[in-house]
Amino acid sequence: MILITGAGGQIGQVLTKALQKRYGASQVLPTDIRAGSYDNSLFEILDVTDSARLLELIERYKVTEIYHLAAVLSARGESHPIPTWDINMGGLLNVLEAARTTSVEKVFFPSSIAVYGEEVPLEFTPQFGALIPSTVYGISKVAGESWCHYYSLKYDVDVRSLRFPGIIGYESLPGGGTTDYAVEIYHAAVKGEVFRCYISEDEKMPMIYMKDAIRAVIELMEAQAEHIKVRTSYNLGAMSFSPKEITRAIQAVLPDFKVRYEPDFRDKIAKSWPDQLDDQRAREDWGWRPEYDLQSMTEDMILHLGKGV
Ligand code: AKB
Repeated sequence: MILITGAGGQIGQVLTKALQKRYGASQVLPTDIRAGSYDNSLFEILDVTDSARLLELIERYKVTEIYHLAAVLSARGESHPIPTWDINMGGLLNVLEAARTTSVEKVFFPSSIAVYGEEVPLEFTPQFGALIPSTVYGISKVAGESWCHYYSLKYDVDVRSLRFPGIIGYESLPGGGTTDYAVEIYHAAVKGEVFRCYISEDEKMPMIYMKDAIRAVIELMEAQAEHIKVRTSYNLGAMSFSPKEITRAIQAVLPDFKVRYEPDFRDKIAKSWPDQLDDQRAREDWGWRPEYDLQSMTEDMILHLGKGV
């Protein structure tokens, strides 16, 4: 049985469906701190900081894999630094301890481009560079990666991780992140609204289409263990663009679309993050290849959000 934490979140909603389709709905247990709509599927409430409840679910459902997605993201985390640390770190340590002591054989941990900051090139950020993050979320991901590495080294826990760029998809909405604008902009465009963009027009960030992101998780988790040579977290690359460039891509389909720039504190976070990632190690070790670029993603997003291309 696969247990997913944070199944109601942006990645969780889509990954839950993908795993149900691949392994069967009876083999996937979505959990979240709040009830959502999980039509005809199993579901349990789980606060990831409650280790007793996590252990109870692992035992009751004979869980063998955990996809630990629950976390507070970069922008929201800045208003609640200590609770963000407690949730992000406490949740991961409960999952890793469970993997050390129970039937759980494999763990997925999403890390992020937020691990990077000062003292690293931001143009084509290397896999192994300085990790000096500018947010509490980033600090929790750096520490989380180190804990994953430690549990793998010391206790042989099979934990695998990806450093996600911003993720863009039509099935779910993000919440509390710095890269959220790149999803919200499509929703505004198809509704015919002017988009107020909180990131400055030339600020590039690495991004990935949800379909590629979900495929990356599944390919990483299904790869032979001996191919997973990075046990902190793999840089995952796909595309890189600024608000001006995504606006142009949308205008190629919806020419009347307009954006107003109103940068706020999230622009500063974005400026501390890479523009693009060097993901050579993921390509070499387990064969990572992205399929979508800005244009193909834009056409697919607009098609699915209801305007047609
Ligand atoms: C965020 O913006 O906080 C996340 C991330 C890049 O990890 N989407």
